[in-house]
Amino acid sequence: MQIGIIGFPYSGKTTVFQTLSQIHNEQSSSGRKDANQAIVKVPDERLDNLTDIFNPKRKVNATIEFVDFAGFQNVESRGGIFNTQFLIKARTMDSLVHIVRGFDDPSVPHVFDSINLERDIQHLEDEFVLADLAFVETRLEKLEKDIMKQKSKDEAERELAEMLRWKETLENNLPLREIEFDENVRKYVKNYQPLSAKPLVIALNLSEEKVKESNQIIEMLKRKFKSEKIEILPFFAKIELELSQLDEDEKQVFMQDYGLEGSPLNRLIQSAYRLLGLQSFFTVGEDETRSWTIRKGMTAQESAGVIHTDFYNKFIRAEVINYETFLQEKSLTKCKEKGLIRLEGKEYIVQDGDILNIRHS
Ligand SMILES: Nc1nc2c(ncn2[C@@H]2O[C@H](COP(=O)(O)OP(=O)(O)O)[C@@H](O)[C@H]2O)c(=O)[nH]1
Ligand SMILES: [Mg+2]
Repeated sequence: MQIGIIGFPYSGKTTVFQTLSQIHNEQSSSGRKDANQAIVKVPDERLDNLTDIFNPKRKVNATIEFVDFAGFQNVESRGGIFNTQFLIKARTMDSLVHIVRGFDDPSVPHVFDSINLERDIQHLEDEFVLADLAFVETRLEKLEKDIMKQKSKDEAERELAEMLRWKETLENNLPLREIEFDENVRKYVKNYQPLSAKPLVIALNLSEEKVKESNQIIEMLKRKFKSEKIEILPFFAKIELELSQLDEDEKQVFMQDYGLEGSPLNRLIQSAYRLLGLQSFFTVGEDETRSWTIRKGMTAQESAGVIHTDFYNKFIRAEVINYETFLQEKSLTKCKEKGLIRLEGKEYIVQDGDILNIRHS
């Protein structure tokens, strides 16, 4: 699961990225893949509670990978902010986080010489729409040629119909994430990865003085960029970086001083997670408590396969209890006595927060 951190130069991408890699990898040297990639733990209070209850040797959080898009400023004469390599690389990401410059600081240059959140968000949307439109037009030319030459004509005609639908959407300045894709056409999204179809987290990198106003700012922008596949969050890169260098107690005091509730950084990770249609299940025991990432709708057998391919191949049944139900007793033995643990077959659709024990041959 890869999430790209994108945005204009000097918006705070690297600051956000550094914070992400720092606080989540302090104990693991392998967390950092290279300068631009960081494996980040998905925070989950439920896993923390399970760990307190089971007191295992280790706790292992599910992870996602963040990629800092550095050095993609456009030096071509194409007019956009982002160059072709940027667009190609962004296409390979599962989701994108757009860091928007919302802090005033005369010592930090700005591409537009002023702070304007709405303009910057719209600018990126427009570039994505234009890039997708350019792609669709090239594709349409190719398909029309194929149809003329009677080359795999039926499939070419089916795709042509879909590309024309994309074109119309994009020409109306709508990102592709706003249209529905049924089963027959989902493969085109999967193969071509249009940028404007990707779920987007918009993180407003605000100055620390804006903490109190941030809700109001967000509401205004949410009305303007209304979408099921966009989440808009406040973010305070500079505060976050400072926070990441403090211990837990100091952190609480510091956050209170700023009027921050919960960590914006954790919210950013959780939003990205949610937008991607991801959820967690848990495995528990004396050795470790662990959260695992799956897509919504995955079966018990598929989920077992996330743990180990052997568990997939040799799957017999899963013992299942949801976290919320488990909390009634806080002990697997007691849950078992009360008949709260179910036996499910391979077709069972795993729910967010399920605790699974896979029985395999
Ligand atoms: N005042 C202030 N400066 C910031 C903030 N976030 C980042 N910066 C500074 O802005 C500059 C550009 O940030 P950077 O993360 O390198 O931006 P990038 O080009 O998007 O990677 C750096 O000097 C940062 O220290 C912020 O919230 N407030
Ligand atoms: Mg940078």
